[in-house]
Amino acid sequence: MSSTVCAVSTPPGVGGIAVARVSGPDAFRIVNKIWKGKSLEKCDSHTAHLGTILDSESRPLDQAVVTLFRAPRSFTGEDTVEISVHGSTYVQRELLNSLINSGASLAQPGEFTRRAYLSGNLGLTEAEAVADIIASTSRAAHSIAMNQMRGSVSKKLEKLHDQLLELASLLELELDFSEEDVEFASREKLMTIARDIQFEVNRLYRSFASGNAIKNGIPVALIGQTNAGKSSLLNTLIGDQKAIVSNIHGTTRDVIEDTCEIGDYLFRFMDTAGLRDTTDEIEAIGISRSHQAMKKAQIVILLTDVTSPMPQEKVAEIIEQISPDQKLIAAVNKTDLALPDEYIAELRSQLPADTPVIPLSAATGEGIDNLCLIITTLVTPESQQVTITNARHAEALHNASDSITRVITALESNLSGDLIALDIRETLSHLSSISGNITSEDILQSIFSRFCIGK
Ligand SMILES: Nc1nc2c(ncn2[C@@H]2O[C@H](COP(=O)(O)OP(=O)(O)OP(=O)(O)O)[C@@H](O)[C@H]2O)c(=O)[nH]1
Ligand SMILES: [Mg+2]
Repeated sequence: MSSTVCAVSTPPGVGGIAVARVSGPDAFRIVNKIWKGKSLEKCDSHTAHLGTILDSESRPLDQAVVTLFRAPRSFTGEDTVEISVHGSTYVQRELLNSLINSGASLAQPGEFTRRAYLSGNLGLTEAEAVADIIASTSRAAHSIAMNQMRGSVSKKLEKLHDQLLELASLLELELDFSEEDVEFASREKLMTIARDIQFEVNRLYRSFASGNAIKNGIPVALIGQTNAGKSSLLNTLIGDQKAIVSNIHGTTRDVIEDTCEIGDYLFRFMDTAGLRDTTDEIEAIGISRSHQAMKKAQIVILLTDVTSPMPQEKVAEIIEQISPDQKLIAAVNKTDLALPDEYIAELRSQLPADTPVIPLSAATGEGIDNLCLIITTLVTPESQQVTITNARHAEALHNASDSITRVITALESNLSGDLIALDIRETLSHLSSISGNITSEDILQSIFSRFCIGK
């Protein structure tokens, strides 16, 4: 039988109210021991009660409200009591002491969600989405996590799972009748199903790159020559003086990162060392880091200075390094010092045709709203597709993609069903590891038992 655990669920520190959760078979009895008020053990589920919480020496600690949830109608599926006290750090600490003294143990990190998963109240991907919701810092990250908590990933996996079982059953039929010259399911049909599965598995796997970026901040690199105003732009965007700004060329050496929310998204801006030829060893290391940052970025902002235009060959060098899945924005800085129109026209002729060119001044803030608008329009995700944000899921999908590709190769080479079945089974097991719903051994057994080599 599982133990009864307790923890403060609100953030550490002082707050108006702090909430502690107690979950497990003895939750009601334990809280009742430190409770002065109506006997909680007789109260109905989903009711709230006002009373006094006692400390470990049975002295009144605080006036509190307890909310009761009886198993299985609670998040964890167990008897659960939520205790709302005043948010003093002393009260919180003493409340936990008192609960532990009465028989509860301290919950491990994530233990309430783990119990919800073990009780069957939440699937594994939904449980993981709870952590993502708690960690979400932008509307886009929150919306992906909410969809996952509501089962979007599980539903996709269930569909893939059913298709794989169908594939296995068709192969099984093929084996059964192989000696009777009856064509049950043509290999083309098997191939179509396998290709559908492969397409969806690969799409889900690819969604990880953008999903992960949305969750942790979409990487944007600020690239340009020394003194173009990259550090000034970073500071203006994040509203803080994080990077050192000076009129000395080569001020920034390391990549300086910070995040800021624009529209629905969280962006991770990377200020980089200005690009120039240098004999300074440290500066050269900094410049090679600028190139690395540019590689990591989903969006590259090429920042130029209207008062000191970038030589054409330098612009060309940067464009050459932009990969097809990266987005390029050109920004012309210091428009408070000179009119940019002439330079913009010249720069446009050096850039790929659809590159946005934005005049701005990092010093006065002019043009920054426009830059933000363009940045957000560049990241609007693929339409309502299910997105993966979890590295564990991505790895399993990668493995599943390998095994389903082997299934297709085997079908193409007209290999025997026995061999193909092994890879189908492996694909199933990789996908099941994501949802945690390992397919019942019985079902697998009944489907695959006939595939034993040598039949
Ligand atoms: N007038 C004006 N000056 C600016 C503007 N943006 C930056 N500066 C000035 O330009 C100089 C260089 O700015 P930084 O932001 O340090 O330039 P950087 O691109 O980070 O330079 P490195 O770190 O050397 O690569 C500083 O003196 C800034 O105050 C602007 O929009 N207008
Ligand atoms: Mg700088």
